[in-house]
Amino acid sequence: MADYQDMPQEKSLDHTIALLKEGYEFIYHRKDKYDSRVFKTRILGEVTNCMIGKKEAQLFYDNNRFSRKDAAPSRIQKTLFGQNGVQGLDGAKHHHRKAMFMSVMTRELLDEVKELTELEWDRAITRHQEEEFIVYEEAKRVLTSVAMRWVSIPAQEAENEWVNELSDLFEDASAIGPKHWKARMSRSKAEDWLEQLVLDIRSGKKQVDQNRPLYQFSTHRDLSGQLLEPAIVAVELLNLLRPIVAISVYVAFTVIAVEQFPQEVEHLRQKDDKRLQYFIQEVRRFYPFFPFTVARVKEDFEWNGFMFEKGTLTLLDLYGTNHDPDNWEQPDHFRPGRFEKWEGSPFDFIPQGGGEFDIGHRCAGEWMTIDILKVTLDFFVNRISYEVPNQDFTYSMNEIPSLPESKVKIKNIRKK
Ligand code: HEM
Ligand code: MYR
Repeated sequence: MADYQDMPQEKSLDHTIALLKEGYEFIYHRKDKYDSRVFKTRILGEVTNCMIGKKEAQLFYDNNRFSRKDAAPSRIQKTLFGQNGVQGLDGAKHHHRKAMFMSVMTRELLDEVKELTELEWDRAITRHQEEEFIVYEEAKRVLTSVAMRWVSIPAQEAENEWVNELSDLFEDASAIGPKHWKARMSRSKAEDWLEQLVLDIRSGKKQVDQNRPLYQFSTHRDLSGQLLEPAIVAVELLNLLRPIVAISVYVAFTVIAVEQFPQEVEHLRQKDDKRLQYFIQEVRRFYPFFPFTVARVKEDFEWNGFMFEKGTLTLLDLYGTNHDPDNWEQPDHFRPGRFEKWEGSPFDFIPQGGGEFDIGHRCAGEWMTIDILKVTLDFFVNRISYEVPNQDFTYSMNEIPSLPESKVKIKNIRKK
């Protein structure tokens, strides 16, 4: 007789409403309620395992135990991720596709993204000298320009429209009703646009920098030596463009942190890269953004006395793991200095997923996110001055993604 126990299981039929109500804290709350880091619930009518914590993250990223095929809900694929992209691949196909992403994350190309970020913020401030703007909205414009130029989308393509379309994909990712449909329409439009560009590049009608992602992805060959379908290239290009714009959410939280934790900002004035890094790491740990990620159990297995059944949808709590008191002292305090001692485990600090980049599903753009945010933080602290009018900085714990209510207004902006 197998020596295992049943996972704690939520009573009642379905917990989708509770998930929507409790948002980022849904799994965290139940870890305490059941005194267990693994439990079963039922989401959208489907039995779902939930996990939170460092050891649990290590298990979740074991490729022999979990698979990504058909894991993300189809409504999220139709908005946020796109269909047939890297997020849903397993094994050799995943490694090969992921290598395409990681091949554009070289130090040289990341340095270019940093230069572009600085240049675009400088242009934005020149446009708004002594005026005011909403940081979140301006960041979306800045980062759309950065993304388009870095990926090498030809300049004449209408950039203003791209800001809105790319934003719809993540702002309305988990929405229902009209916003969901708007996000789907924006995805179709953006994919059509990109597919045409891929065809033009392949036929030689358009020429772009061969080192940049647009060319690299358009000419990438799969494991059988075939070019990818243009529709898939479009999905993967959107897997670069969309999240670069989504960094605006972290930009808004970074500027709030600068305002709310002035004692921490003093350390940033010496242009010490490490201090900028600690501050940005703490922003990514502290504020809510990507709530959890999903996979399915590959084959039946037993772990710590619990049975995991083949095919079961499984959520790993990213936000909760970053706030786990077993790993983070006073997790609800904003303390960048904690990263001085952090040992760099791939499983306890997972705002953009955990595990490995190349053979796991950890976010391909994590280094880029940190680089863009460091440049932006330095810019706001050391390169410009501004005033912060009274406003509502609160943010919801159940709107996904969460954003500060005011989206962060600043005024009287000047270059120093
Ligand atoms: C995957 C978060 C920025 C490209 C992921 C995952 C998360 C995440 C949680 C899934 C991890 C998993 O399922 O195990 C974020 C957040 C970002 C961000 C919060 C901040 C805006 C970026 C950027 C890029 C990017 C800037 C590229 C330029 C990707 C790709 C994947 C991914 C391609 C799929 C990786 C795979 O399936 O192997 N991201 N990301 N992300 N991210 Fe990001
Ligand atoms: C990106 O665009 O990839 C980066 C950040 C987007 C955050 C959007 C949050 C919505 C997540 C919904 C739940 C996903 C479950 C797989």
